[in-house]
Amino acid sequence: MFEDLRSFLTHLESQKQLLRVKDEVDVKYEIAAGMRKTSDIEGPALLFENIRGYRGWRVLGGLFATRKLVALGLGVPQEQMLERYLTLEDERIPPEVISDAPCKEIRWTGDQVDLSKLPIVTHAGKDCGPYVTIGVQIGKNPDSGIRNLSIHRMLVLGKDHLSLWAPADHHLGRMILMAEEKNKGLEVATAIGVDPAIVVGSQARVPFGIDEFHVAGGLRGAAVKLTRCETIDVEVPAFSEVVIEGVTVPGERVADGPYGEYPGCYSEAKQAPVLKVTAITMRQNPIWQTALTGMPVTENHTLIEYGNAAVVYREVRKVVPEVRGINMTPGGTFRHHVVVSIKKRTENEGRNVILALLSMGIGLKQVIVVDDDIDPFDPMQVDWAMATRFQADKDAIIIPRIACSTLDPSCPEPRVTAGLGIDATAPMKDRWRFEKVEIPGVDKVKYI
Ligand SMILES: Cc1cc2nc3c(=O)[nH]c(=O)nc-3n(C[C@H](O)[C@H](O)[C@H](O)COP(=O)(O)O)c2cc1C
Ligand SMILES: [Mn+2]
Repeated sequence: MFEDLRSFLTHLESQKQLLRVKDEVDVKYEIAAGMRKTSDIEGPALLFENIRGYRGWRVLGGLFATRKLVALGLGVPQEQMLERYLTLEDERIPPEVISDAPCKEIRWTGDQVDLSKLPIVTHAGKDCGPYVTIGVQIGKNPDSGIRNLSIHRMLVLGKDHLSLWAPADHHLGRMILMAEEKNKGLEVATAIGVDPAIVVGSQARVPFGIDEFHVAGGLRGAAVKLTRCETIDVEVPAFSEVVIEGVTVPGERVADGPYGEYPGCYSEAKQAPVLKVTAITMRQNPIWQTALTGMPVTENHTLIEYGNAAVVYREVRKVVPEVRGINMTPGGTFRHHVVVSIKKRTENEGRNVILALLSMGIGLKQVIVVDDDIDPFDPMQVDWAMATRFQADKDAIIIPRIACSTLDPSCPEPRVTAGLGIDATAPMKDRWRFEKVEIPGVDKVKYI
């Protein structure tokens, strides 16, 4: 689809989905304020062209601020996004390694490495410092050598050190621990400013051991072009705007936070691995990309929506084959809450759907199941189903102590939540009592 970020930006500009900001902005709060606004009004992506103190740099923010922007990045109509995600794992294309890579036009190694020369943005009011928020990390499994792609925020700790918030329940975090068991650091490259398929591919919920570059290749319909790093044995997208090469410091942890996180609240300082930066390379006239998180909806949410919806859809299909729709709700962070619409044919299928989804361990804590005459994306219809088809004493299920996200502040202890299931499907018996009242001929009324 798009060879690089720049060709995607050209396309966005032609669709009036990119705004060039000429006003001077500061990396502290001012860029993030623009991103917050464009996320709230479902506006365009923002290319800041005048960054205080960083002449020659441009900063891109809110590239995936809306679902529409994500769909444009994949070249798929929004209503076909779920379908597209369902085929991710089956349509993989391996990457190719090339030697003449634009991301090597400028190279800083040794003493030249200096993170303070990059326009790294401070986002939320109580964030503890500037963070790299949409770098795609590439690391290799120390045992198998298989690559993994993911996005983990990194806090600037000094000229050549970053934190790397990759917890053990993510593949990169696991690989860091595997390397530490051998008393080694893990070599990690971070690619900033890549084509949209690579970002989306990095967010695919695929099993450990699948190289997400193959998924990204499938998504863009052509091999991703890679090049070898300068100082570590890792390959990165050849057309990246900026690449940060580094190696984790075995056994070292640093306080990372507070940080305005995806539930819309601040996370407390957590112990994160440390990355020693060994090289920084970039294109001429580089574009620094940053992403917003915080109160939904931001690009941190839009980028996870369909990955989550796809795995949930598959799980529901195992229980009930007829599924009308899956709504990972925006207020529920596209992760904690889901509304599922099914065509039930035996009495308790809704309850089984609830149990199946709450046991997935992807962060779900509330599951509402409705019948297929209810649009799961219409909050009013869902509310109506609960008002007329649901009795709390027999149709609610509460499961204590299930695994969940680290970041939900209502949890009594980290990674422990209670799950709530609401079966708002109508009983099979006396079905007519639950039928919607409808007036014949509404579609024939022409005078209004
Ligand atoms: C903008 C953005 C920022 C993210 N930041 C983090 C982060 O700081 N830490 C984290 O563990 N996951 C973060 N994620 C989510 C992971 O990248 C995502 O779960 C990914 O699929 C993990 O890959 P894996 O399945 O290979 O472990 C972020 C996602 C996005 C879109
Ligand atoms: Mn992975």
